[in-house]
Amino acid sequence: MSARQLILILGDQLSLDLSALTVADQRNDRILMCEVQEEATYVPHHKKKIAFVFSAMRHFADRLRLEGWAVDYVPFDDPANTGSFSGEVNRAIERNRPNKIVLTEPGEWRVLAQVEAWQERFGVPVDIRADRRFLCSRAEFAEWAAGRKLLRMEHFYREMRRRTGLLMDGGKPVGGKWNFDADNRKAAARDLFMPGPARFEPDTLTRWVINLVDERFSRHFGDLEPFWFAVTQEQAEAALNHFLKHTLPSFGDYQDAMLSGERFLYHSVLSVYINAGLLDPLDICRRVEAEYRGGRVPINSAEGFIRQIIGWREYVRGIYWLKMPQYGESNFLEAKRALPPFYWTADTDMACIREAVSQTREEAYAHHIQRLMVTGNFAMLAGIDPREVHEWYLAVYADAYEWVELPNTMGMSQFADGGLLGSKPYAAGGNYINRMSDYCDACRYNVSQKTGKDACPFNYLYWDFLARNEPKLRGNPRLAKAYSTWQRMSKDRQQAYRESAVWFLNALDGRSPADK
Ligand code: FAD
Ligand code: DLZ
Ligand code: SF4
Repeated sequence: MSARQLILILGDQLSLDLSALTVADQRNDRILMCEVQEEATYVPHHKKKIAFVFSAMRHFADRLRLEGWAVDYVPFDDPANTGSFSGEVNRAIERNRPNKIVLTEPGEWRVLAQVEAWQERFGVPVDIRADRRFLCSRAEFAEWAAGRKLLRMEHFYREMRRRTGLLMDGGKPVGGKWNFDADNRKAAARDLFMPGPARFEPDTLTRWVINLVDERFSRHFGDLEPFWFAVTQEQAEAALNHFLKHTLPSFGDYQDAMLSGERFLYHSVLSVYINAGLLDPLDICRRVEAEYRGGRVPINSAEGFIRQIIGWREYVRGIYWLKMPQYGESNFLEAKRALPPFYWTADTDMACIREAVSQTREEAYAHHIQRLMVTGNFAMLAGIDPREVHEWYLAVYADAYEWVELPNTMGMSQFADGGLLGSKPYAAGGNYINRMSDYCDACRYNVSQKTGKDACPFNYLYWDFLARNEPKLRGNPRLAKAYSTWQRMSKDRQQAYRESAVWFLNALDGRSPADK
């Protein structure tokens, strides 16, 4: 049979209403999906992430077949698999002789660059369609950004609220305020009941994929078991319902909290499904709003959650496409240190990092404050090369695709873009971590000690970071208070901070025995 159009669906495009599918014809066209080495290894993805993507892709292919589509599925272990999108599209062209290749725009600049070369390379027209699963198109974001001096998320978010009508009463925000973040800073306590995310037993197909990943990616970071992610739309829907009913009411209050042993607190753990296409972001927001309107969840939870999706999620994607490819090379603070081995091994005396990395190894998940204020904060204070930090985040989290991970890492977390995305670096000493968590109770370092070998490294690294980067950061009005405290300190005190930092960072570089 000669297919007319070849519809390529990528591993994070598992949505039945994908724009590439809406122009396809079941009678003639053929869908191509392929598991390729290049995508699984361009950074060493967590084993659980690869298993999730492959299993969700295979389940989606089955669903498409059930809906009547002809699907050409290339499994990872097909002996003829060339290992790249370009190689597989080339082979599929030979098999199917299409008159056109259609796909929804890829989420990563790297992949788009490949796709844009196909028309000339293969002599077949390539139709790249906008990804309508996002609420703000790339062109709309560029229009919003044009002529603005500051691209602040909060301004973008208000525009998105007006545009979607979410949590609006007429032209006004419900509850009289756009943002209820001030109510979202409670520290969690052990006696709270935290329901955790919905868990799903792997079926035969998922088990098969787990074995494949175990065999072929044995050297990659991360545990495969326990594997409990949803891998179909129906399961992701069940995970969403579980969140709406059990977790959303307290989402707001404890959004910034951390607690040892509690990996999920009141977070939704839905990003992995939203980013792969198993859940629709606007639909989720409407249902969250309905929970609020129905009196079942407070405004700070509903608004906080909706802001993350129509605000942050859309905003970082807009920034990514506006600023790539240069954005990926950002290094405003000229940080050059290599990523310490404990980001892979969790072998460190810093209890907060040990906890974040070991749960990342097991779950391919850490919540926002762990990513931002523990591993991210440490990397920035220690002057780790942002490119290495970026590759680590992209590899270790099941929800990580470059369009969302890169701006969060380079921009929000490492300040590598010099303040395009955030108005100041998210730098904090041990006090912040101690206030928002119980990690310090089990730490060999002393959070109240400021300098010396037993002091919490975040304490002296914080001051050393400010001192080191003074020429670049001093003019930032949001750091004025911190710099004025630094200036008022005695020279001896300043020197003590800097000496502790030098001692610690030398050890980190393997130049003296201290931390691993
Ligand atoms: P919840 O806390 O339940 O939040 C609800 C939803 O809001 C999330 O599912 C997500 O879709 C969205 N969201 C929340 N914050 C953000 C944000 N800052 N940017 C975009 N969407 C957001 N998120 C990813 O989806 N993929 C990544 O690769 C990723 N990398 C990150 C790297 C760093 C250094 C930092 C600081 C943040 C990163 N984030 C990333 C954002 C955020 O940490 C995750 O979206 C969140 O932890 C996912 O868990 P959750 O679903 O339980 O989120
Ligand atoms: C993340 C990922 C992995 C691990 N493997 C595949 C794959 O084998 N085939 C595929 O189509 N997609 C995969 N993905 C998701 C892609 O990396 C993602 O679609 C691109 O990076 C664009 O966002
Ligand atoms: Fe982390 Fe410092 Fe607390 Fe230890 S004392 S857990 S290093 S913040």
